[in-house]
Amino acid sequence: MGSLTPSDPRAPKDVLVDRYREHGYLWLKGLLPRDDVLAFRAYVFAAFADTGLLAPGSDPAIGLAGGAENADLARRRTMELVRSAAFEAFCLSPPLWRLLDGFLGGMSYLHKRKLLRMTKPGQAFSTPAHYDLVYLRGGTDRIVTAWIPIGDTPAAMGGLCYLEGSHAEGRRLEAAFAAENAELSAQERISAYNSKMGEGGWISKDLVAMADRFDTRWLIADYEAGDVILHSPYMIHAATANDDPEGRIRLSCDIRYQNVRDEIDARWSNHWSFDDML
Ligand SMILES: O=C(O)CCC(=O)C(=O)O
Repeated sequence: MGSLTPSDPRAPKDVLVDRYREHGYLWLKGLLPRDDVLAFRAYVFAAFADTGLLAPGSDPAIGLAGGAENADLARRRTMELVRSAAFEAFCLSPPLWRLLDGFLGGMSYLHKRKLLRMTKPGQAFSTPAHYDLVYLRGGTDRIVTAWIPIGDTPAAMGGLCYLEGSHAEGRRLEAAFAAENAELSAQERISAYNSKMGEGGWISKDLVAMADRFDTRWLIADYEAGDVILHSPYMIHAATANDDPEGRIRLSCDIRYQNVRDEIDARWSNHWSFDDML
């Protein structure tokens, strides 16, 4: 394992673009106002007040996991939040869209399908290794994902980790899939769940074996509220388990931008639903 390299969001645009092209990611330290991010964390967890997600009587701003969650109600609250004006406004924070306008070389477009994720301490599932284009094959590959930790997220809380240098491997894998998928119908060809793909589009759940297979390392970081990571749609990444000794829930969102002039994957033009098969 190794550490991600941080970037200063105030660095000249060309420096940031070159670094993104070389490394497949940009860890932008403090791009968003820290207080806004912490206020949004409190807003999100306050919406779960009736679900048992949080420890009884605890401050929603902390996001302390409780033991008696009503999972159906919590899922409903998540679906409400991803449709809320507050989430939309958070994803359209001026420092973010301004940076992306420059970065994408024109007006940036935010895909409507925006994911808000929580990982509770001790939760068995964490996101397996994958690259994002598998889910976004119906448009341009000039997509940029922004992964935003909503609250301080030290590595022990299970933030995103990246397979070093893997955006080149992602391109090779995608070219191989394109060749294998060539005889499928247009609709099947772009699906992450077609007969030629691994389960759910994941590359692997065994992160150690992957680093060995590609002879590289996983890069991790202690993220802070205000940080934003941009990653290439070919960059292989995953999330680790949340082992926070303080019992806090990891909260983050992952959202996608592109230049509005590039082809848009129409399947992402609806709000996220748990069963949308994307
Ligand atoms: O936050 C996660 O667990 C996964 C996020 C992700 O896969 C992404 O940002 O593309």
